[in-house]
Amino acid sequence: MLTRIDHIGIACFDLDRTVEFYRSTYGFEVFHSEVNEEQGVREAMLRINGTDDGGASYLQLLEPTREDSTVAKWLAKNGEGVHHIAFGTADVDAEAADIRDKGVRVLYDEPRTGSMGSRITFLHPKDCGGVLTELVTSAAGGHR
Ligand code: V0V
Ligand code: CO
Repeated sequence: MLTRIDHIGIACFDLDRTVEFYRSTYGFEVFHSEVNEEQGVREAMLRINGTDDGGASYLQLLEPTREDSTVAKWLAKNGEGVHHIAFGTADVDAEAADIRDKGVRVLYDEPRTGSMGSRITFLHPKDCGGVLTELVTSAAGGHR
């Protein structure tokens, strides 16, 4: 079961400037930040609200760390904006398998490491009405 909007991923050229926009305009503060070398991103998570499943919803601000990262490629083509949405689940492996059985391409054979020690996978945007869609299971028992 998918039980929350875990985050909305927003691609930007300058993470510090974008963090400052969200802070000064809306009052959202950085909850967590990290570099994910495998994904080629530097990211800031802004916690927006808790969710019914005991987790939370975030904005994920993403700046590419290298020219060949997926986010760099996307920014070069589209400019800044909403890059992906992510649904939270207690069991990303089971959800990915179920969704794959429905004919949607799941991009990874095994979930990879995401923000805050989560396990993540992605669904191909061309099979999801043009929306790059991520599935997330949080670290430590399913919630963060
Ligand atoms: C590409 N396309 C998109 C898209 N990226 N459509 C909607 N939203 C996006 N974000 C479209 C693109 O316009 C093309 O359509 C087509 O897909 C093929 O794109 P491409 O530019 O040729 O790029 P590819 O095929 O090399 O790569 C696309 C995929 C790639 C989706 C396969 O971006 C990928 O593997 N993404 C998953 C990983 C990721 O995005 N990581 C960064 C976030 P036309 O022009 O042919 O019609 S990391 C993260 O979220 C973390 C760490 C976390 O949450 O914890
Ligand atoms: Co994400």
